[in-house]
Amino acid sequence: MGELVDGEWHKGWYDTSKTGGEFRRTTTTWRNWITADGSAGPSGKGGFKAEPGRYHLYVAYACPWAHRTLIFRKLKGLERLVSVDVVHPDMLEEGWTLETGFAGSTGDSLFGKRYLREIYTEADPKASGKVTVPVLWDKQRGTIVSNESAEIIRMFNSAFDGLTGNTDDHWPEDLREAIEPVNARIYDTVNNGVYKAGFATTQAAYDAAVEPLFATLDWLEARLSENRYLMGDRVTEADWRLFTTLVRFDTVYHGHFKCNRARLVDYPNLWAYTRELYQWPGVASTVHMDHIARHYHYSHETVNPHRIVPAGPRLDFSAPHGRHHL
Ligand SMILES: N[C@@H](CCC(=O)N[C@@H](CS)C(=O)NCC(=O)O)C(=O)O
Repeated sequence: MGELVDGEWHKGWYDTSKTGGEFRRTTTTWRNWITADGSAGPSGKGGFKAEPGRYHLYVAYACPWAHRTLIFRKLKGLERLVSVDVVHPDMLEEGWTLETGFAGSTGDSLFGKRYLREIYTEADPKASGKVTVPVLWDKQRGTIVSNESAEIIRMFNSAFDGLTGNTDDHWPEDLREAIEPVNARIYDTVNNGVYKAGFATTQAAYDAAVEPLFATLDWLEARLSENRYLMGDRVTEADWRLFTTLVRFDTVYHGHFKCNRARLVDYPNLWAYTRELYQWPGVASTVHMDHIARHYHYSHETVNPHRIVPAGPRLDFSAPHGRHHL
């Protein structure tokens, strides 16, 4: 754990002393967009045209934000167009590493670097800020396109359609306005809510995260008792963004992050919905529970000082989901 300051690595855990024990997620800095014709996207600069073989993802299988991008790579048939490297699950004082030695960790196939931060300094020798996954890398220009998962999934949703012929749309025009507030609530109270609970260093900060987290899960349970997917009968990015937190919930957030008012499996609709999304063609292969369990329990020394990785729970994501009737 640490961050880059003018290209130099500074070690240190999150400082919650100035925020009353609250964990505040910093905003991301690389915000360009791949587009079909290379024109600029909603943020950043242009010049990142969708081309086969040009782009590369650095991901952690453990990370729910990186997981979104892997899911979209699958759903949109981008495996042959966008290559991937997977970091080691242990994120210690050097930050994410590209070391091998854990099944599934690939090393760095582009540069042979040892640390993910060297990918950031390869793009900008004076880079400052957190070194996070996912990173979308442009092999042609030798720079980072984006390290913002919410935007990477929108690029993947459409930028390569002309090359792949896959026009499945997870961010349909007619639902965009309705998706936004759903995403916002889920991001704040669930995706990031579990982190706010888990990294809180005061009771007040923990309470302030746990209450809205479970209020939102109750709201989602009711919504999913009447709708097959969050936005009705079509699966959208809102579902995939929620899925990556739900699939980790009982293994890491319930125990390690103390989000333990209830388990995912205690919510019949949310649990069946999670199983349906898990069973979606291609998706199960993006879920690596060994990386998930190892990363959280082993890396967060302040939360789990002895780094013991618990044995369970046993979860059967392949059990029939029975949601066809909705
Ligand atoms: N806004 C980013 C957040 C990504 C993020 O926070 N990733 C975590 C892993 S789950 C990370 O790399 N953390 C490293 C750090 O905070 O130093 C996104 O959604 O892409």
